Amino acid sequence: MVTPSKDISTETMSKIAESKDNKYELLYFPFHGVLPALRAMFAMSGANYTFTHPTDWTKEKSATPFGSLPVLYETCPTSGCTLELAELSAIESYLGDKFGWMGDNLWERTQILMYHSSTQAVFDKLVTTVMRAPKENKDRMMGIYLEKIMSEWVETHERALQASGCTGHYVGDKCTLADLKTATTLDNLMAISGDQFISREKTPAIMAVYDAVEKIPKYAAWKASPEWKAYDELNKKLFDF
Ligand SMILES: N[C@@H](CCC(=O)N[C@@H](CS)C(=O)NCC(=O)O)C(=O)O
Repeated sequence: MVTPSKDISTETMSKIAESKDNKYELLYFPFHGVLPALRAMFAMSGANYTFTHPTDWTKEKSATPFGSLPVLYETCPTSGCTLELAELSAIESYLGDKFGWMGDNLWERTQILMYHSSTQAVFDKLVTTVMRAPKENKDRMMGIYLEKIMSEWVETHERALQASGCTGHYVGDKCTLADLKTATTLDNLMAISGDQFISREKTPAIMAVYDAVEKIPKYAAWKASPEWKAYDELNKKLFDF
């Protein structure tokens, strides 16, 4: 684990955050988990980054800000100072700003965060209601999740995307963090629900977002890489999707 720099002013930190040739280390477990969108952002960014994994999480946990992963470490090569940032959504919007995934103006940025938040929430609820349920309750909780929670996400997102013209984008005319979050989360949602709720016939506008992201050459290359496949394999082994 990298040791973050201490006792530097927020002004200095902000200057570090804005400097160009920073080196990033993203610490998370060696499966996709909640990271498909975030790792994809790095893979498409051209930034100097490494994906690292805890070697002994029980010992490393207490050294992270909230006892959970992901944590991003960002080091400025000139000063040697390292910034530390935890919480997935904070990291995604921070890097979204840096790497150009947050639209063209304040309102677009805010709309992107709105859709992103809704999609993050539907995944978080899968974790809290189904994956963390006692074994004997899992099937029942999965039924409730699919019928009540996921189906509402599907219905409301399809409606919003239809209303804006089924363009393959939530906001504006280019791919944003909202699109990337939905596309990566759909891999999980489709794996657990088959075509019961989400399909080209039932949800064409949601699938248009999925297809637009899948067509990005750097995204396709990342999904075809041995690194992505290794994360996928462990994810399937541990969580079945
Ligand atoms: N609120 C955190 C939650 C992250 C989270 O739940 N991380 C899990 C892995 S997906 C974790 O670190 N689990 C290990 C632990 O809690 O000890 C975020 O959004 O980043």
